[in-house]
Amino acid sequence: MPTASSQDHNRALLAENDPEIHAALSGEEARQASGIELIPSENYTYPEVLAALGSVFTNKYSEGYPGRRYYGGQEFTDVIERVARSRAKRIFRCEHANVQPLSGAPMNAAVYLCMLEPGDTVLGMDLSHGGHLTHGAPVSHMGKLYNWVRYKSDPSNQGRIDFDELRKTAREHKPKMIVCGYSSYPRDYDYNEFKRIADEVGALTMADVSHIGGLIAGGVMSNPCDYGFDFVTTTTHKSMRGPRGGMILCKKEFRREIDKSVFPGMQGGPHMNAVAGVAIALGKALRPEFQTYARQVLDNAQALAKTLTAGGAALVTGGTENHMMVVDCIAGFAIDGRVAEEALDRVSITCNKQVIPDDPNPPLRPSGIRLGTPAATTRGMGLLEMERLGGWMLEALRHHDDEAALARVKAAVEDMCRRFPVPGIGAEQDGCAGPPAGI
Ligand code: DSN
Repeated sequence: MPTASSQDHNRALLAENDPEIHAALSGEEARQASGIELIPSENYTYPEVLAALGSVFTNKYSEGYPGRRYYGGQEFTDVIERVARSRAKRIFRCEHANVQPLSGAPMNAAVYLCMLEPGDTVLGMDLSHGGHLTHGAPVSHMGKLYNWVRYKSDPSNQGRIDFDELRKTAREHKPKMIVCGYSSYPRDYDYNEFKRIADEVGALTMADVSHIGGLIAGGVMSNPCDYGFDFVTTTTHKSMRGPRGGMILCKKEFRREIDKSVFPGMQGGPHMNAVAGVAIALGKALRPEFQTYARQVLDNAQALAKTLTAGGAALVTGGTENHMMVVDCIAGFAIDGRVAEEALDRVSITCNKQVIPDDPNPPLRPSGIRLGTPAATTRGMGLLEMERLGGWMLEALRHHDDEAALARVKAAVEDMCRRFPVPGIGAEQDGCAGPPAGI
């Protein structure tokens, strides 16, 4: 039987038997603890999820679904998968949940591959306007397999979707599916309007809410399942705080096709250690503390956006309605996104360079950076810390080639970070207990 100290023991074994990998792991822990993570798709998962990920569930093959597996020894894997599915259905108010996708790209591909024929037309959001690679970017396999047409955000209306244009495009191209969802779009979506347009042209609807799955679960952003979307996909490791993984939520009429598309269509054995972690994270998302967390993520984003804007930063949509913002660094600081990302890295603030709508610059040297607040909020940072972080970011971006200024900012950032330990590395607890009784 594993003992209370088995994780320490495992770690000691790693240090002894593979010091190179152990040193890299220790280095990553130190990096995460000493600086702050502002990449909007990242988070610090729960210690309980780390325990599940490093558990003996990783040893098990479980092709199939609970009660219908192709290998023996499934009495405990069936428990965790059933629990994960039932918690997902309860949280998102959907009829069916598949919790096996290994991550976001195979999750979305599993929907497309069972619902579309090669060459079918799909309407998705333009990548530079905030859509994701898996929403038809030409460099992706899915981008080549289907005929993608695109909609964009409207810069003259603070980046909101131009639904008149979208309707026109939908009527002209008659897509078989309309995909909404984003990875760098700082606004909420009008799911009602998407659904109305899809119904008008007879298209299926899919919302990829990977970035905001946790914010929907926490009740602070709208839920496309409530608007009759056919498919809702979400990764589990972003605002949800779970392990890396994905979920497909759908109407029951699509249940068999989706399950068959994930396995055996797309994947072999699910990663049951990750499925256990998904169940744990969903259990926590059912608690009232998670709603408080989700609210704070949004409030922190508002505070950070306000501080940056007041200091002269140009936010591409002029503000944010979710957890993230995109800063046009050329407009505000006369530097490109790569220089900005590097300057912030040097003060222990991690963000990512980001294309802005119709960016004239290439993706490895784009015009902007993307910032988000889920991870900082997980560490317990609030409005005051967002204002301080915003101030330090402005200083680092303005003085990106001044070593002394960067050293001063780095010391201040790291000093603040020491007071907000990372769950699983230094925090005793992180304010979120297990699922409510009876769940
Ligand atoms: N890489 C993720 C993001 O940063 O949005 C999505 O795949």
